[in-house]
Amino acid sequence: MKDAQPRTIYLKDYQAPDYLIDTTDLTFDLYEDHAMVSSVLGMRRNDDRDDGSFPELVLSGLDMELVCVQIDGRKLGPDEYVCSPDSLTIPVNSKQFQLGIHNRIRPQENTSLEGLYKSNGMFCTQCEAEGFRKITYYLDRPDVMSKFTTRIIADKALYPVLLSNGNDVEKGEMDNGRHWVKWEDPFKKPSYLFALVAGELEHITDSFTTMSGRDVTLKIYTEAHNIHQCDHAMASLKKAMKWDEEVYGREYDLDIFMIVAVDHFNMGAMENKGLNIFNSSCVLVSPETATDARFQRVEGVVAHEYFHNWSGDRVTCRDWFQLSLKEGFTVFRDSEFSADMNSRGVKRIENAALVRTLQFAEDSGPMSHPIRPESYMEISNFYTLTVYEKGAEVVRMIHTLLGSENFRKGTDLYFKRHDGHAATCEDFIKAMEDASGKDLKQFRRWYSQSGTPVLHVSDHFDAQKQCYSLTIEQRCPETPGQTEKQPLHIPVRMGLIGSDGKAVALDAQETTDTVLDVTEEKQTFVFNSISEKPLPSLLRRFSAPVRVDFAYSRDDLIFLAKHDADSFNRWDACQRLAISVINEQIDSRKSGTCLPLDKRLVNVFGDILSDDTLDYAMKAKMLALPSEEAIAEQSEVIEPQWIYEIREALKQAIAERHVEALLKMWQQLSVDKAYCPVARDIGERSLKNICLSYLTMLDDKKYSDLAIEQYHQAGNMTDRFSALGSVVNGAYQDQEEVQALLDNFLKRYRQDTNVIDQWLMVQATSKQWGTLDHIKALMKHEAFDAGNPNRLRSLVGGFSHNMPNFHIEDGAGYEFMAQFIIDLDRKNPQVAARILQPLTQWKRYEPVCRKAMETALKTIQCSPELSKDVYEIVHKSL
Ligand code: B3K
Ligand code: ZN
Repeated sequence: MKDAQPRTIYLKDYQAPDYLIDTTDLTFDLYEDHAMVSSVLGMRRNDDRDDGSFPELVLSGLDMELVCVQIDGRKLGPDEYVCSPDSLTIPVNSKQFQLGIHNRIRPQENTSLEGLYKSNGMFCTQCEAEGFRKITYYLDRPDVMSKFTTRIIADKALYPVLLSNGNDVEKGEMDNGRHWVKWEDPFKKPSYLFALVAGELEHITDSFTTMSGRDVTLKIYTEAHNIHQCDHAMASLKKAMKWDEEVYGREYDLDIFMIVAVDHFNMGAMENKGLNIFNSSCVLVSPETATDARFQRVEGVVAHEYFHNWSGDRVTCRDWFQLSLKEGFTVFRDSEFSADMNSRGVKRIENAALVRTLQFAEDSGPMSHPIRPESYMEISNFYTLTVYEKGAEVVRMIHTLLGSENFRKGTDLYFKRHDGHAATCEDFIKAMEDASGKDLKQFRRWYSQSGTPVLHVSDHFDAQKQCYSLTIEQRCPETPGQTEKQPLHIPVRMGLIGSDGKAVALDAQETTDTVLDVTEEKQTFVFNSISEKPLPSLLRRFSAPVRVDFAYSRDDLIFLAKHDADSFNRWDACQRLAISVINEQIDSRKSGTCLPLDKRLVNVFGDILSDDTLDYAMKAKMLALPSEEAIAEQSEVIEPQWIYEIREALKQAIAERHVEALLKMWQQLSVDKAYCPVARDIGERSLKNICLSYLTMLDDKKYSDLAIEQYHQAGNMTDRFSALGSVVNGAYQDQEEVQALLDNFLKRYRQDTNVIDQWLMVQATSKQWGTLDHIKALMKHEAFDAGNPNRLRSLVGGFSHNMPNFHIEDGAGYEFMAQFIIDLDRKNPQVAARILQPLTQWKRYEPVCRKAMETALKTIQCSPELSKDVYEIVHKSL
């Protein structure tokens, strides 16, 4: 272990800080092989903790060299403080004092991409959650908020642009070719929101007039060769600023807002006050180089980080256990924004699919935790789907229970009460309760209880009394550390459908869609004046992050897929139907009987193709079979090879049965038109391309040629990349031809690393091309860069989702992964801990995989010098 025995930190041990830092004045002197950091901190004893004593001041600091410490201008001798590998302890004897620290760091050698580091020759920072302690000694915790000024000094030719938070207030030149800029941030902030950038950057600029009439300058910075790819991010930013004013009444507060795109970044982006730093993959797009999915991701991430200015920066978190306070809320805000900008129904399906596959898997695995965790070893491991996505679903449920008007009153009150402070999840719920008058006492359990509740629903119809009832029983499986579960408050949106396909009135007011307040372990809801037995449509719009178990027959599901007024449930009915047929096929093939494929499922796809009530995007969604991961998530025991084979066979059967309709649809939609990333066109392209992907499931050169033709003719990346995927994954394989196409793609886009990621990904996830040997060869390719997390995520992360190849029976995929993680952990623990995740699900797999996955985890566990990040995950998994 690198960090001797990682300590577990508990929420129950939280204590307010003994000291506060009113002002933080930083000076950075940047050189080619090191950087000098000086800080002058205006320190004060925290009144709330003051018992007349002066506890020692303990500052956090990692991987740095202390040069000197001063108190009120006096330099301390080496026996007047204690410096350890992760802290600096100083005795204190006054209520208020000025602390000076001078230290040296080596950003050039920082491969963890946390703290201050270099990416393609530019200096940049990433401080959340605990990266600031790699820059200088500090009270690196979110409840210490300070006013920052930052002076950056660097070589003018190499680093003409010097940026930090707030406004630039002064600048100057020195006679040795160096220059400096001083930045001042008028808003108090915790250290995790600090940012610095120095480099040779170009920018585009625009402006936004806020609702109170203030002009804000907007700038997006990138390396010169990417400057033409920033316009969509800028347009997205302006939309987000307007939306936040209209929907939440939130106005931007500084005179300038900056985004910088960097290539080496551990995640998507970071909401540093006034200076957001982004992974270049979440900023740079153009029709020629980015798919629709990337255009939408840029819009979503730009909005997410911008929204943090209020939900995160102005009101921040008291401690890291409260992470979902800012992340769950902000994900809810960005999803609603995306729903307003694009297709609401489709966005809801995408959110729900993510929660139901990956978050549900996380919540039933060894890392299961409540959205407000109770303990952690390494906080970076808790930037999870649970904290983000389930956290957002919890906020959405509050929205559903309160209604949008009361919800808005609640957010207004929350922002007003806690502006400029570090708050807790409890503060958020309390504001919601106080503003709406609604009791959320039981609802609070969503914050402390982990695991995915299951709703077992049964119905009863009394023809004589014309009475229909639904009985709902909620059960939550045990999760690590939580054996006792209490009933949750679950909003279940529902409706009833008559045999004519029309909505049935639920009450005298003719309501056809309502929200049931499920609060007890077992509860019955009664509907009167119902003349015939209806079919229930449950959990409409995925109104809660739960599983629903109702004994729908396949005919019921086909009926719902056709008639449900709720588009989410129409889609869900198709998914359930497909999963039920796939599971039946797996069982029958395993037992040696060869049950014929249920034709009803294959026919449904024909109905969807010809259904004129569906728009393009919905049609494309409904035509897509459940992903292998979605099928796995629903399996008691995961059988990777069977899941893959049966799913492919089903896709092929659908293609064979509907080849003419698919071809006709593809032809109809293959029209030349200028690229525009708007909902209707995106839907049109996704429908066209899903038709193509079905057609290429047929082992016939004709369809492969169609895809190759689309590849060459395409006027945008969405069509070109989809065509490439269809050829690479198609049933008809001419190896030379496929290789030629992959080479063509590489040659065209060699200069654009974000496209290279697509090239790596399409191979890593392909059943034919993503074999272990091929992955290993790609790792030696000159286009691959092992120091860049995006390349690693595309190739190795992509491979770990390649069901038949990663889970190959001899365990070679897992062995490779174990060695890869051990090597990467020495350089970048955060990314290593991320890529390791699929192995943590080992207990759910069939015996052969299970054993080999366990062995791989044990290999990692036995490696000396593991980081806290990887140690925690491996330790909890085994
Ligand atoms: N707040 C950052 C995430 C930081 C992750 C640190 N390991 C991005 C976001 O959620 O907006
Ligand atoms: Zn966030």
